[in-house]
Amino acid sequence: MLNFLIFGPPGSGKGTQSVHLAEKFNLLHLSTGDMLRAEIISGSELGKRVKGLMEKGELVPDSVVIEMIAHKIDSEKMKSGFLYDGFPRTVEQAVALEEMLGRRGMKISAMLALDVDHDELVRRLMGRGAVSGRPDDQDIKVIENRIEVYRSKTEPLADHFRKRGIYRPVNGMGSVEDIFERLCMVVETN
Ligand code: B4P
Repeated sequence: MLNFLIFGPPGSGKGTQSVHLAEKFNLLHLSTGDMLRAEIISGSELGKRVKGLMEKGELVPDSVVIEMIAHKIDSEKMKSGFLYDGFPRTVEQAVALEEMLGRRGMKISAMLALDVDHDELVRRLMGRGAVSGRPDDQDIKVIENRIEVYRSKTEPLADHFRKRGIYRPVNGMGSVEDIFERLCMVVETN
């Protein structure tokens, strides 16, 4: 089973590229952001607990996302593997994922890390906010907070996976098609 992580700051194109990569390589796309937004829309207890945090651009507790991912890994048998989008986002989540996979005889294949300029991130997120209605994409202060949370809590993961020898940086600037081609080259040569 393949286990690819797609990594990068908010607005770097993780969600956008994941859809195409999952289709091309027959992977199950697991987006913790999408799963959490679905909980909010459904009005579940979990959704009520995480709504305020997400609207402020803060991370939800590690235990919540770790449990969501564990359920998904065990429910899927038909695909060639998994594409984790927006997970892990902290060192604790990364260690939990490695342990979860280890117990099932699997390991992380590679971390595909999208590199995008700060101003381009803000431009993309504000652009999506104007059409999607996502509250965390509509306020510049929330967007800047998400980028700051990423720099302090998530970016250190790059070093964690660099030490494992599976960190693969990819230029995330340019058209969706060009970036997709770069990602495919990395997946195919992995
Ligand atoms: P996510 O849903 O993961 O969203 P994101 O990081 O903000 O955006 P993403 O990276 O997927 O968007 P994309 O660039 O594709 O997280 C939302 C929130 O959920 C977090 O803030 C947190 O509160 C919570 N959460 C999620 N996972 C968690 C975890 N593991 N632990 C704790 N909390 C967690 O797209 C952005 C825009 O750019 C789109 O409009 C797109 O069309 C556009 N775009 C993409 N590529 C482009 C390109 N090449 N050129 C121009 N525009 C492009």
